Amino acid sequence: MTNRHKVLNEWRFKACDESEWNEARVPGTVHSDLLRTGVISDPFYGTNEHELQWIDKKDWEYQTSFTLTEEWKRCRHIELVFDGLDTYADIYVNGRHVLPTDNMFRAWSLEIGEFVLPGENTLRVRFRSPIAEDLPKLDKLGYPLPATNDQSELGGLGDRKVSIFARKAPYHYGWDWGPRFVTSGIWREVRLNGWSGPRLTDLFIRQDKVSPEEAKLTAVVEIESDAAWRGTLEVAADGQTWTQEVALTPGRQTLELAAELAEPKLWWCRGLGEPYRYEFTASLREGGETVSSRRVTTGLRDIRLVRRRDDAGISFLFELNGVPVFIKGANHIPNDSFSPEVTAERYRHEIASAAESNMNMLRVWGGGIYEEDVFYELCDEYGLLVWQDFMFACSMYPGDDAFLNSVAAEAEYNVKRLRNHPCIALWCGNNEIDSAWAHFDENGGWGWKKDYTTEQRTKIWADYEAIFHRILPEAVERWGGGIAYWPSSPLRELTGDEHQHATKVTGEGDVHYWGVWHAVEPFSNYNERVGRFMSEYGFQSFPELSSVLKYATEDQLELESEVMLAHQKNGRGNQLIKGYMDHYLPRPRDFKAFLYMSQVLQADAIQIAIEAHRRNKPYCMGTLYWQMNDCWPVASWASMDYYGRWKALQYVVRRSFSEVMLSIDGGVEGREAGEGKGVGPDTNTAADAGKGVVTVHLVSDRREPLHARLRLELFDFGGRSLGERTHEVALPADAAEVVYTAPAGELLNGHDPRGVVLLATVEQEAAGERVVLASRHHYFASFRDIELPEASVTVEEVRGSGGSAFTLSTDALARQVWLHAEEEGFFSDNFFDLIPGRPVTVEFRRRGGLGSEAFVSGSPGALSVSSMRDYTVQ
Ligand code: BMA
Repeated sequence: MTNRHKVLNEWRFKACDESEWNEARVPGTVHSDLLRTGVISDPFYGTNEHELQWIDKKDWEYQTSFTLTEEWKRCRHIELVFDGLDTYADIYVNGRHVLPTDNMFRAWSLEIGEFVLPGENTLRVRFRSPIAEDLPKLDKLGYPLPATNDQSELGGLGDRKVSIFARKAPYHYGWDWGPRFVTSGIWREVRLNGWSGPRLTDLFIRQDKVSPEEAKLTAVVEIESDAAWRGTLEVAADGQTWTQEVALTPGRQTLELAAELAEPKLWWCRGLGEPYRYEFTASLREGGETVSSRRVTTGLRDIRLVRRRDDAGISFLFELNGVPVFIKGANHIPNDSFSPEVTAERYRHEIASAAESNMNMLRVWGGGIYEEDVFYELCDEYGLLVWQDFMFACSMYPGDDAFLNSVAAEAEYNVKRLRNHPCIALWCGNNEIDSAWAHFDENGGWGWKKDYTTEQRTKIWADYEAIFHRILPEAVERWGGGIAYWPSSPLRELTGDEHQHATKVTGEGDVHYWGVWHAVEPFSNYNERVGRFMSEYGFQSFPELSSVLKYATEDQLELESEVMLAHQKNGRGNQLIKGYMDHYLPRPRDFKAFLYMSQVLQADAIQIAIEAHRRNKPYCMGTLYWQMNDCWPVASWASMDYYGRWKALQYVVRRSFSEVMLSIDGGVEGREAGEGKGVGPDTNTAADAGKGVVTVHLVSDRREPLHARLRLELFDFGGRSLGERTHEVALPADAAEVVYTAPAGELLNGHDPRGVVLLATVEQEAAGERVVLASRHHYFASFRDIELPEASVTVEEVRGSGGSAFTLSTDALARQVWLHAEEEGFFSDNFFDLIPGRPVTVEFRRRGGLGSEAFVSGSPGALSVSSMRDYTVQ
């Protein structure tokens, strides 16, 4: 066989207007290469971002040479493939211009046989500045298009926002959590393929019907052949083979071969079962020899978005293999401003963290990138579903033919690339554009429309419709293998009138609820603003001190210092954190305490939201908080910082997403009183406080009913038990119910609400042992009014644990106990309240590093423990 393959990864680079070449890393970016070469200092450090804006104004070139041996001569074709070029590039083979490119989000390939010679050849890729390239397009259009997050001013461009013209990652131009680094580069693999005769270019295992009884599949095989050819197409999986005699004609062709598996093992998401995967191989065979073959790994499953009219509106729920799934997850953004820097280990750390946090879905948000293959492979492996946006966010886009054709090619490429992944649950057109523009609602949306004439508006909306209501749904329909398409997130329903836009919470579609945070509403509004599927809501916090110290020196450790402000991209962010903190938590004593308290505040906020969403099952069938991760070290809505360190929120998520969850509200005196800054009406909590009723909710995602005992114990802060009651509870399968209510006064039984804590547990007996399924601490006063006692927390290693498990106990109530490890990793629990006499044992899982496991049991190194009292002003 004469097929050959060569990855090209030895490159040099330079600015086009300079003469000195330096070593480059491919895949990579200009910024990372400049850093490695020592031309620039760390873009994430201090205020360096501001000094590096010249890079995107320049043209850059990359060069390599490759030697073609005699064997390559036997190939009738030599193909050059770029899996990704960012963005406006010209490709030269032996000095000859062979291809211009203009879209970062697709592969480019071309036949170069006629341009190469045996021996050494050169390949040069010349990147034109994406800014210089696109400014004339803005001039030509004659009016600006909205691009809210494009930080053009930081880039020295005034208000000239050009991000919308480039099919390039929107977040490169800055975001409200991201720096502006409009980089360039060969960001994915480059290779040469030498071939002759027929070859398989794509294999798709289409799942026509999948059930526990049988899987009716079709292997869709794309073949390119340079000659007529006769032979056998063979598809194999699970010890079975299916064959078909084929007669190929020269050119490209698609063949289909039916394959059936009896009683297949299905792919399940986390919480529902094993994410089982099959390997399929397709081969072209001639006289007992394999001429060309291709292998894919996939999982067999039936995934649907069920939007059925009901009394409350229209459902928005995912059904996996016939089972409705309550979605628990987060929004994912790229893990780095320079995405080729993200190693497989970093991806595994993120996905395993999501899995450890009891999630079953991540949303790949539309302002980033269509992720690397490894991201989806890990989601397949860990049983995480993926809500996949197309890469369009918070902007209006042009609609000229060149742009639309580019989008169509990008859609075909990515839908085909990802379609064998069982994790893909939905394709979504864009992030927030339908609701931001709000075409059918004159006063709705983000105020964009008022800047345009009627004629311009008509044109802008027509261009929107061309992409999101025609090109993208057609691509998903044609190549997506039956996966649903949702035009924009959020969206009510494609009605073509004012009912279309999800500008408020209704009984239809998905919801982004930003009342808490952007609109300064009280946390309790999370209980009120619950839709059918909550695809975004969030609250910011700061990374821990050790992460802050990676970008700031000691003298910059102040909230409003130059460096700290450069790492807070949401203009009002600090003010919002401070305002909410003043309202809900004790005053932090210094900067370090502020960092800690910001994490506790964020965790409290999102816990309320998640619990409200889960309590409203099955009306609400999903919750994805904003956001899982960061692309640099920064104050943001992330639950895990850039270095992969879990914030307090990540632990809350792990608890609040657990299969069985206890939630308590009400009976909190003065908690919401004098809210003042809230814009919404009175809340449930406020009303409950008035009536003084404590409500205990139990949520279960189990597929069988639950019988358990609810235990409510009241303690003073010294750990003295002030009363206990138990109550038998029965919950149907997959349900959320109120299992207990009592007037706060009855539970308090005369004790001072500011001096007690209620510990609620749901427990079962197994083999004579008490097994706690869920637990929850509840307080009867605002944390502003509760005076925390001085507490000394003891950490003791569990004997026989090899230094990986620890028991924590305290002599007085300790709130939000934070166990900090020297090593990277996470504890089985952290940021929890500790009552004297109620020790808690936690286990450390160390970050696995280069091993195949994301986390391994191990020692945390030096430990430090602190709790809220240590951080507050006395
Ligand atoms: C949502 C997201 C992002 C943004 C976040 C926080 O709208 O889609 O655009 O980063 O809010 O403001």
